[in-house]
Amino acid sequence: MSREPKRMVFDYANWERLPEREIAGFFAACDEEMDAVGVVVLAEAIAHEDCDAFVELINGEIRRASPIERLANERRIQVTGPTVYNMQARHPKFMAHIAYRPVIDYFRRFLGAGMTLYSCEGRVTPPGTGDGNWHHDGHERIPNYYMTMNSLHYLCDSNKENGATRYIPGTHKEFIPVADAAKREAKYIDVKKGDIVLFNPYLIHSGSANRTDNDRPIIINYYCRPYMKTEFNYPRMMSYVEASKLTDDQRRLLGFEQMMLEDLHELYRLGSCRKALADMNPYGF
Ligand SMILES: O=C(O)CCC(=O)C(=O)O
Repeated sequence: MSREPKRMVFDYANWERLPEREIAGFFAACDEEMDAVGVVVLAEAIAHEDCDAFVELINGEIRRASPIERLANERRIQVTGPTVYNMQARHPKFMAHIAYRPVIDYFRRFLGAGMTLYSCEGRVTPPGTGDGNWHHDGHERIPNYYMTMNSLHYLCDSNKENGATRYIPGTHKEFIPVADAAKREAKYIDVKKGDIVLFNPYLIHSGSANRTDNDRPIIINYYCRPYMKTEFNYPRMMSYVEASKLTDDQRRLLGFEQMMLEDLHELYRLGSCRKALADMNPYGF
């Protein structure tokens, strides 16, 4: 019988100052969770004031949605709620958050140092939204090999009443068809505002119905191996000036080091984003 996930309490705020062995010990405990349960719950890893600021930004984007986004969100409302793509391109706060160290340091252990961001989405599940569709993340299920890893960032308490993420225990190891898993009993992940849940990509899961009168907002930061196609072509969406402000981690996560160049000209024009060609940067960044 699968046990409940533990809430992993840690000094997330001081991550970059902690000794390596402390982080290694923490990761070993996370690995046990990932193996036994299929999820790792990072307890209150995001400060409450940051959660509130993220909610404000997501709601602002939903209010200002273009007609096509609005239409997509109306169709989506029964199963997920309005979703805003590319949050990292819309606000610096999200751009900083895609490189949140406790998450990327953990995921890089599975997906490699060149891991890239597949997508960064903001989502609000409003009152009345029904259960989500059962699925596992990633592409093929390959034993002992992950191609993608997902992290859900809860911006309010989330439980069975207001749309908790639910999952079918054991499916991260059994690899059964999704339709068969859906006939089994689900568990609901009870999380607090500021928790981040890291997923074994093969665990069959979904969102669930929001039966309360309040929205349930989350961020979904999804990462993949460096050789995979990402949801958007991030380097091409950015100007030189924007790109010049990225940290090394952000640049790598956005795929600057593995982007497919259009032609030889681009090797010199954009190649300057790669460390090996940095001295060819005509703009002097
Ligand atoms: O809204 C949720 O809790 C689930 C989201 C989800 O299933 C996903 O992003 O893969």
